[in-house]
This record gives sequence, C-alpha cells and structure tokens, in this order.
Amino acid sequence: MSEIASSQEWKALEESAAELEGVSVRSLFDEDPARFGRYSIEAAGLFLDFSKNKITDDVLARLLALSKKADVEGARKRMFAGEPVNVTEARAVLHPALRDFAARTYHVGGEDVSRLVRAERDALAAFCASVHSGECRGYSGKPLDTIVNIGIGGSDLGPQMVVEALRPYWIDGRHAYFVSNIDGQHLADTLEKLDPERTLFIIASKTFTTDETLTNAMSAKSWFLANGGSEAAIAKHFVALSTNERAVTAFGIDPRNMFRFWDWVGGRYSLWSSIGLSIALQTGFDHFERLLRGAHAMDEHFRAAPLRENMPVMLALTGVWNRNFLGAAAHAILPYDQHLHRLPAYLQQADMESNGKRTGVDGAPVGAATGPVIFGEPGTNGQHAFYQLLHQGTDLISADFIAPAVSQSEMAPHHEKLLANFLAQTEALMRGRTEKEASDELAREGRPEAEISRLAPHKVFPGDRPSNSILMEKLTPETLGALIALYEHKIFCQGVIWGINSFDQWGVELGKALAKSILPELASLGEEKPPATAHDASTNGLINRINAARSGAAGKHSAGRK
Ligand code: G6Q
Repeated sequence: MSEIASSQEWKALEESAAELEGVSVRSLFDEDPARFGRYSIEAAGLFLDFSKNKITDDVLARLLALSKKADVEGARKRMFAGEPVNVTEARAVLHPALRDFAARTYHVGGEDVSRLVRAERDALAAFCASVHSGECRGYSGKPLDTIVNIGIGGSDLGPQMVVEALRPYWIDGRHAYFVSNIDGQHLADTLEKLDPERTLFIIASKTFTTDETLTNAMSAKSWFLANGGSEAAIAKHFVALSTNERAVTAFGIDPRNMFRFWDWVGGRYSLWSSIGLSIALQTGFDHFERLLRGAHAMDEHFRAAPLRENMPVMLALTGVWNRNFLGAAAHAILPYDQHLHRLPAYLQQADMESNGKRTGVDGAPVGAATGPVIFGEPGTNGQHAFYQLLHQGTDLISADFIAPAVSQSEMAPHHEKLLANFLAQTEALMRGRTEKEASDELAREGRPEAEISRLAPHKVFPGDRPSNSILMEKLTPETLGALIALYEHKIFCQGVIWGINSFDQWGVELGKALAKSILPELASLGEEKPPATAHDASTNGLINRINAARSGAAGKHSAGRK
C-alpha cells in the first residue's frame, strides 16, 4: 500500500467519515447557515460553492493535513519550475507556460521555452490573420472558410469542446468540423459537406504516428486529389500541428505549413498550444488569446493562493473526501449550458486518462481508490435520463454543476428555467426527502392511507449526495479558460495526493498493440481467411464470425456507402 493510504492523516479522515455517519448535510446547514460563505471560493471569474459536500471544519483541516503530507505545494512548485514531474516519461509538464502573457520565463532542462512559445503563438496569429483576410486562399482563389481538424484524443477533444463552447464567438460564414474516429463513416459523413476549394485540413497529432489520424489524413488527401485538388495545391489546403517535423514531412506536408509544440505539453493538456489552431481560426485569434488569458488567471490563483483558499485544491480535496472516505465511485459533470455539451467528454479524458491508475510513481500499488468514473450530460437533458440513479440509486455519486448566471443567448424564459433546475437539483441531492415528508405530501394530496404507505417508500430520497456548484457570470473565452485550467489543476492535485503520475497513459498501449496484430487476420470484403486460432476462444470466435460475414458480403455490399 502507498505511504499516503497508510498515513496518520489518512486514518484521521477515516475516523472523520465514521464520526459523520448518520449526520446529514441538511442538519449541518440548519446548525450553521454560514457554511455557504466559509465553503466557497471566488477566483478568475469563477465562483465555487462546495458547501453541499458532507464536510466540516474538522474534515477540511484533516484534508489539508493530507495535502501537506502529500506535499501538494512542493509538487505545484516543481511543475511550474519545469522539473520532470511526468516521471515515467521523464518530461516536464508546462502547459501553463503556453498561456502566460506575463514577463515570466519557463525553463525545461535549462532551456528558456518562453521564447519558443511566443514565437509559435505569433506564427499562429499571423496564419489566422492571413486566412481571415483572404490573403491565404485555396488553390482556385476561393477563401478558406471551412476547417476540418483531423486528430484524436487530446488532439481533438479539447479544441472541439472549446469551439462548441464559444459558438457565439464564431466568425460569420466560417465552418468547423472535427474528424477523429478511424471509422471511415466519420470522415465520409464530413467530406460530403465540403467544398475542396474552400477547405483547410488541419492534421493535429503531437506524435504524427497515431494510426487513426494518419489514416483519416491520408483518406482526406486522396479525396482532395480526387476532387479537383492537385499535389501542388496540397500546401494550400493541409497544415500540420505536431512536435514531429520528420513525420510531418514524410506525410507530405511542407514544414513551412507546420505549427509546432513540444514534448512538455501533454496531449490532453494541449489545446493551449498550436493544437488550438481550429479555435483561433473559427473564433478569431483574439478570442483564442482571451481563452489563454482566462486560464492564466486561474494559473496565477493556483500558484499563489494558500491551500484553504485555493479553488483547484479545494475541488481536489472534496473529491478525494467523497471518493476515498465516503465511497463515491463516479463523478458527474453537469453543465447547465448547452454550449458546454462536450465538456463532460473532454473532462472524461482529462480526468480518467490522468488519474485512472493503480500504480504509484514509486511502482507500488496505490492501495486506495484513485480517479472515479467521470460522466455527464448537459442539464436538463441529464435530468430526464440518469439523475434517477444520482438521487435514489444504491451508489454514492458526486457531481459538479456548472452554470453561467447569464446565458450567451438569453431567450426569456429559458435561462431562468434552466437555472431553477440547476439549483433545485443541487438542493434535492443534498436535502433528500424523508419518509415522513413523503407521507405528509401524499396526505396533502388527499391520497388514501393504503396508497400512502404503498408509495411513500418509493418517494424517499436519502439526500447527502455531494455536489459542487461552479458559477460564472457568463460563459466567455476568459471564464471558459479559467474553468478548464481549474479542472487541470484539480486533477493534478488529486494525482499528487494519490501518488500517481497524472501525465502518462500506459493504459492505452495494450489494446493498440493487439489491434495491430489482429488487423492482418481480418478479411477484406469478399476475401476468404483461414480460421483464427491465435487468440482466446472468444476473440477467435468473433474474428471468424466477422470474417464469415465479410467474405460473403462482397456481392451484397459494395465497398461504397450504401
Ligand atoms: C492525451 C493522450 C492521447 C493523445 C492521442 C493523440 O494525453 O496522449 O489522447 O492525445 O492519442 O495523439 P497524437 O496527438 O500524438 O496523435
């Protein structure tokens, strides 16, 4: 077991959890309405209310002691200092450097990387300006008003989520598409909508070796060539975002059409780098810069605020409390803003790929629960889908509610109704409803006694379902940047407490390697393959079934789309 899980600080928190059994958060509010003021923090345009968690001053003191024990402050310092905190890959983790407009310098292995960051940001800005002004056009002279970002994972989820979130900031007449899945239908469905003369393909891949992205990029190139484009025109219609110049060149993209970033930018932390080109092209470089500045404001808060007043730290600590001491197995991300509809998917990667780990940095098992399952949907859609389980299921699920007080597109009475729902859900999850309250309510409705006793148990809500509320005045590039940075730092702090490396992702390797070995065993349409024998009976059986369908399918299904 890791040191932290056997520490005195950990044991003290286990004792706190036992002491609080049977104490309801509702009663904590009744006794102390001031807890809202004490258990909330404002920073970088965001307001965090964490008072609906089952916490007390004593619990917070013990959580803070745990964070001291894990040396969160030291780890924070080491990250910002450019030390190789990604120990398994021996890399620095310096995405905050990408959004630092202060005069501060950042060093990696003795090299000042701030200069590189500024130069690349300037190159990105100049490219955006030339596309927007029309100086940079397609091969036939038409403006490049459509972009297709081809990337996956960190090279897709972040930019796509931000582009969606900043929809009101889109430049008129511009279109943005994102293709990630190796499933050819994703690309085919997108290509159908495109005019090759107006389309700029952005091939986003840190390594430029990712099979999904390179396969999609190759097919996009073939489509371009088959639809009027020429080899000479590729330079006007394909750009690359990568750290790997050699692979970009080998693919056929001129390094002059490449925007760079560096190995100290993790894939899922890369939207602030050149990987954000789709954001800058779709919303304007000024809005991209505002996004970076918002994130920087959160960085400054995270760097400087004492732990107790530090928003990412307190979000992390309440998460650890719910996960490790109250047993929450999953955590819901519930944005009450339709434009944040990709935020749950984005945070699913950010959190689960970072903290879904069982081995500590020391190579020993962590011996405690680490990252929870992250899921979510925008409110109010989620309310009509899975909130039932949040309220009355047998598992404890924690949740973050995220809401702007003012909508990007106010349309009375929608936003008030949306906000009423958000507030009601957090209240209902916390308060619950006792059997007596349920019975009284049924009695007030005039239901007969027998029906009251039959229905009342079903109408009981246990309450004490923990939630945080994150408010902002409005969803703007700045508040969005701050929100994303808030979660990045929360995830970092939790990883430090659990003693894991939040910046590697070895768990994605095995499946990738096996897929490579299975690929040659699969039949092309119409091809006969010998029975598969190299795997377990299930995998062999599935391969054989698929091959039987594909070998007999040549006549029935063309390789085309129908
Ligand atoms: C993120 C991960 C992963 C990565 C993709 C795409 O942190 O490393 O999601 O972003 O696998 O990788 P490339 O950008 O190298 O294509």
